[in-house]
Amino acid sequence: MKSKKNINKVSIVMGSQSDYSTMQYSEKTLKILKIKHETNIISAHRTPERMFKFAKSAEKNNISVIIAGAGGSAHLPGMIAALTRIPVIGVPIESKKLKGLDSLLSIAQMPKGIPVGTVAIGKDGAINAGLFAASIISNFDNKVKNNLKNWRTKQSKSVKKKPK
Ligand code: RP5
Repeated sequence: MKSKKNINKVSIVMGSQSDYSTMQYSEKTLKILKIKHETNIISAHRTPERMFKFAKSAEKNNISVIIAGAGGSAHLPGMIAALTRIPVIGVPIESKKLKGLDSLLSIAQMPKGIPVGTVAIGKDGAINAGLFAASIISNFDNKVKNNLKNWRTKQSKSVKKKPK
């Protein structure tokens, strides 16, 4: 039997309360796939010490994947990735002025050495971040692997052959 300590956990973080309307979809996806998770607001520029403490203790806290949502000059995913070897998936939040293009480029264009997995802007990206985290965890967790396989089968079955 797995001890509680060894249960794979995903940590969802975001730069602001205003990101939650998007990042709730990562939460919802992980919930469907029955993956243990936690959600916190951590801002790279407004709460840098909170960010540092979080990233430095992530491994000890048995976090398997970090999903980080940020908008604008979105440095949170890259900064966290620089502080831990745990995989970080960045979700570009749709910003008001540039519709998230700024967030997307900030997260995707990491220089070599510190990678951040980047998904699409907004809700689709937040959902895919949850699915991507599940894919990573399914490499070493059979329960999550089955849940993900079942989810995909259900998705395939939901696609009608003919348009109405
Ligand atoms: C970023 O600034 C956050 O990730 C958010 O997307 C953006 C705007 O934040 P608020 O001004 O809404 O708090 O740090």
